[in-house]
Amino acid sequence: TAARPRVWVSQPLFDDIVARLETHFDVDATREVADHAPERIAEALREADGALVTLNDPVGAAQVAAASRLRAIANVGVGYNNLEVAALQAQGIVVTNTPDVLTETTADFGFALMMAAARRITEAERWLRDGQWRGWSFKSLLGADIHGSTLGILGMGRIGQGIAKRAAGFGMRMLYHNRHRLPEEVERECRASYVDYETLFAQADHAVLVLPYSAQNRHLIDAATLARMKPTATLTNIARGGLIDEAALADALAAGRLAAAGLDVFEGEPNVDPRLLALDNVVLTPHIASGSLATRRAMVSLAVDNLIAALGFGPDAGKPRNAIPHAVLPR
Ligand code: 8YV
Repeated sequence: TAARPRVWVSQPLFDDIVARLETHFDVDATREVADHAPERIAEALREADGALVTLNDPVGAAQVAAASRLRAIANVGVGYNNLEVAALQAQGIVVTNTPDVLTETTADFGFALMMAAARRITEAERWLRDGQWRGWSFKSLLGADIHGSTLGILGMGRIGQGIAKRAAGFGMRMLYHNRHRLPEEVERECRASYVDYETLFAQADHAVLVLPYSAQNRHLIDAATLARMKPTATLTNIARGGLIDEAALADALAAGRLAAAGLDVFEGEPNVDPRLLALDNVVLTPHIASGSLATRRAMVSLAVDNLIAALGFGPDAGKPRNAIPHAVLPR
């Protein structure tokens, strides 16, 4: 009998869901959370037909050079800047991601992070736990309002639209900027108006980043962008840390040129710039925006379905639901 295809699972995920791979494949599942070295990834992929990977796992030309059997890489996550998609596709490897299933959970978290930054929730809790609440003061820990304020959404894809829908319920005015202007009916549904990049940052009371990351938009949010923002404004990032020049952000926050920031992602994560760690007016979370139990399970389940289909098995054999279109440049 022919050997069964082999798949590598790069991180501990949910065993009961990953077990579905065993119907079709021999599974090499990683048991401990790991930041795999690039050479370790290459080694794991060398004998594999497919792989399930996460944002921790960079896979590019160097990792697949010796992987002659590799036909599919299923990324557990909607963002796939950890993958050199064009290089993988050039080698005939199908690449998939997990959109849709995390949209609402991630939009919930973006909203929560923005509100936490605006209303200084974590700062206030630290202050209370520190024993600094010795008497009530009318003027301590005053924040910025959400209701009635202007929200600026950079990146108006599924998650950005989810945030806009939530913002409508809070009585915000919604502005967005995106590579492409959305069809009018979508703009109407989200009650969001298209503006250019400069206007977005100049007018937003609260700016939220929800756009895909690539080398082209590294440090897009630089000192010049931050200088355009109102000193009373907040900036929230649930996309990728590399979008922001963190040194410039720390400068702006420290100097009071920006009121607060909410950051779920960092350029060097899991390492966070010590200057950000030292500031009180920034809410820091460890890349958990998609992290409800139900959604993380749904992401793994979808990635497993994609991998099974991409390797030619199951009901969608040969037609994985979330194949990344061929030869699109990294976005
Ligand atoms: C994931 C994310 O936790 O989907 C994304 O782009 O950043 C997160 O939802 C991460 O990608 C897991 O690999």
